[in-house]
Amino acid sequence: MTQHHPAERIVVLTGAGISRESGLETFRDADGLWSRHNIEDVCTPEGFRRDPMLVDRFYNGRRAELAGVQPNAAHLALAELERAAHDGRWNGELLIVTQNIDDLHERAGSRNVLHMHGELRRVRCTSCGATPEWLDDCLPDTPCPACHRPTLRPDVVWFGEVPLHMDRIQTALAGCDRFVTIGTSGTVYPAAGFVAEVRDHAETVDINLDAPQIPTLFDRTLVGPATRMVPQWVTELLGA
Ligand code: BV8
Repeated sequence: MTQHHPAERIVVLTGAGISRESGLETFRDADGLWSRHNIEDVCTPEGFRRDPMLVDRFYNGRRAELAGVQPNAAHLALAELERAAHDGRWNGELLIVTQNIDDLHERAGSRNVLHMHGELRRVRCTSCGATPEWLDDCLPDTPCPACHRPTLRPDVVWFGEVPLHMDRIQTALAGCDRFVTIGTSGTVYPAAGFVAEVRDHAETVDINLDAPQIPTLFDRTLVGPATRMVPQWVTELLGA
C-alpha cells in the first residue's frame, strides 16, 4: 500500500473571530463577552466552585445562542478545502485546531477538528468522567445521566486548566508546512504560542479583521472579515 504523501500539510488555528459573522460574540472586542462578564467569575475552576449557578447560566446562555446561528462562509470554505483533499482535488492535508467551543466547523462539514478548549455541546461529570452531549440547560443540581450524581460541569477548558489534545496538536505543528490563524487575538496560551513554534519550518499566515499586534511573527497577513478573506485564501490555494 503506497503511503499517501500530501504535498502540503496545513494546520489552521481558529478563534472567536471566525464565528463573529455567524452572530456569536468574541471575547475581547469592544462588545465582547469580557465586556459584560468577569473572566475570573465564569472562566476559572475557582469561579465555578464559588458560584456554579452563575457559571452554568453563562454557558447555558451561550449554548442556547448556538441553536440559533449558522456556520458562515469562512467555516464553509475550510470544510470545502478538507473535502478537496478527500476527493483528490487538492494534494494536501488539513487539521483545524479551534479555541472555539461552538460546533460551527462541524456543522459546516469539517471532520478533522480538535477543540483544544472543549465543547459547548458537551458537559462533563466530575464524579464518573462521562462527557455526554448536552444541548439544553445544565444546572448545579442536574443529575449526571450516567451516575445520577449532581456533579456536571461545562466540558470546557478554563484558565489554569490543561488544554485538550495537546499531544496531537504538537505532532501536527511539528510536521506542518503552513500554519494559518483565523480570527484570534493571540492572547491566550498555549494557542498563542503555536506560531512561534512553527515559524522555522512552516509558512505562517494570519487572517484577521485587524492587523496583528506583532506582524513580524507572520509571513503573510490577510486583513479583513473572515467571510471574505478565508474563501479568498482557499480559492487561491485550490487554484494554485
Ligand atoms: C494553560 C474557555 C497550562 C471556553 C478559554 C501569563 C503568560 C502566559 C500565559 C499565562 C499567563 N498567566 C496565565 C497564563 C495561562 C493562561 C493564559 O494564557 N492567560 C492569558 C490571558 C495571559 N492560559 C491558560 O490557563 C490555559 N491553560 O496554560 O495550562 C498548560 C500550558 C501548556 C500545556 C499544558 C498545560 C487555558 C486557556 C483556556 C482558557 N479558556 N475559554 C470558553 O468559555 O469559550 S479562553 C477563551 O479565549 C476562548 O477559548 C477563546 O477562544 C480564547 C482566545 O480568544 P480568541 O478566540 O482569540 O478571541 P478574542 O475575542 O480574544 O479575539 C477575537 C479576534 O477575532 C480578534 O483578534 C478580532 O480582531 C478578530 N475578529 C473579530 N471579528 C472578526 C475577526 N476576525 C476576522 N473576521 C471577523 N469578522
